[in-house]
Amino acid sequence: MQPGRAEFFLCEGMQQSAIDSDNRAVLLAADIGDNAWPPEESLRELSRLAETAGIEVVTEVVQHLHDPQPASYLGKGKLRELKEEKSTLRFNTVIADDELTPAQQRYLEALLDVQVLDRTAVILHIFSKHARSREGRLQVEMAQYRYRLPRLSGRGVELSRLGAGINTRGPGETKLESDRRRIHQRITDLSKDVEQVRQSRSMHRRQRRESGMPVVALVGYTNAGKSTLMSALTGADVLSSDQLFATLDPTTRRFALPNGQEILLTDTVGFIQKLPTDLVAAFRATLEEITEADLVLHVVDASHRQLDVQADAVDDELEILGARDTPRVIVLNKVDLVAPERVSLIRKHFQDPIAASALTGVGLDALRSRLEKELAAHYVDVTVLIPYAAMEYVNLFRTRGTVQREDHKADGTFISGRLPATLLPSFQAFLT
Ligand SMILES: Nc1nc2c(ncn2[C@@H]2O[C@H](COP(=O)(O)OP(=O)(O)OP(=O)(O)O)[C@@H](O)[C@H]2O)c(=O)[nH]1
Ligand SMILES: [Mg+2]
Repeated sequence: MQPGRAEFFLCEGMQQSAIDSDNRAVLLAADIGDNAWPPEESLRELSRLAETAGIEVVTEVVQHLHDPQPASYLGKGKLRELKEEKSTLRFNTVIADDELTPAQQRYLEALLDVQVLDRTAVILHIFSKHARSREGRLQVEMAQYRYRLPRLSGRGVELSRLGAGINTRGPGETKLESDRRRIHQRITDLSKDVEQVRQSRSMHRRQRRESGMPVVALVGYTNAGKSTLMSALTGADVLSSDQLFATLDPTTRRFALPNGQEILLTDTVGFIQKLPTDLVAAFRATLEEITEADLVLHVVDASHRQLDVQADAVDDELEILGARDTPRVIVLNKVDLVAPERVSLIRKHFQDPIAASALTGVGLDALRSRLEKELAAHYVDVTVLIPYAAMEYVNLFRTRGTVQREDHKADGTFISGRLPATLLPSFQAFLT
């Protein structure tokens, strides 16, 4: 067995990764005839993911299939051919472009006797490398365990003998069972920690909100230029880099628009095609920065050939996160790399986008004016009396609006303050 394949499951407090060093990998992809996202584009991205994870890509194997094979991912004949090339290609890893089922993973391991990874495992590895904050680390660790739990292999299963070895295993428990039990326990512990982080984050957001400043969240496909735009707008020195998932931990900076209005801008983790659902679930605390923003600034890399597919992937994630109705401004970034005719063409595919370059500063004035306009239209002054039976609206007001005065009267809570215009219909019945 390759080193590091099963052993890593049991390390405590793991920020260690599932990926061995000195990897030479073959990428595997099933071409199921998706024209919008063809396998060569997907593999180009997987290759960049591998590179970011520190894995050398030796070659790619693409097979035309109706669907990935349930037992083996690619066809067995194709895989046997690959096995024959093992000594010439000298690869010690394969990476499937789709999330493998535990059965597919075991099949590939048994046949090829190499480390078997998939897109998700590589993304998780990058996340674990790039997480800096305690929050980020906790969330990554949780996502990794959730990913690994169903994949604990039955290989190496041995019955524990009573009293043998270090006593972590219960009597009669197999190694696999004890591994599972420990991972379950760890997930439970982590969930508590993550929930604590989420609550403190939510408290900070409330404090920010009480400052009355609108919050704008930068969202976009990974590498679209969110962090570069953050630096350009706020003057802050935010880490940006030509890597996938350079940013994991949210950063918030305050800056003033030309009309003097101060806003808070939040930069956070980017999205990617086939983003693992466990990761999205585990990153809820971080991603709530997006769902609770007053405005979403969707940064699109206009120089990317698959920009439309990337933008759709981001829209899908925003929908999953419940931010579909949050007002949105599209920034077509990196226009310095795109011919003007093409920029005009691309513009037509988006609703009223701002063409800009975070790097050269082109279009940033237009972006600032747009932000002013959007945010002005966004808030309205209201006075409401919310009956005690509808307390949840008081909470909604507090989290999404700005409370200027709050009094507890005989017939309910009286609030005067500002609310996003989009929320006005919900408060219609309470307006005084
Ligand atoms: N030419 C050009 N390059 C840009 C522009 N904006 C960003 N970049 C480059 O694109 C790369 C990615 O930029 P980031 O700001 O790190 O992108 P991001 O969206 O924050 O990416 P992640 O945090 O990894 O999700 C960097 O190499 C930037 O220098 C731009 O307007 N023009
Ligand atoms: Mg970034």
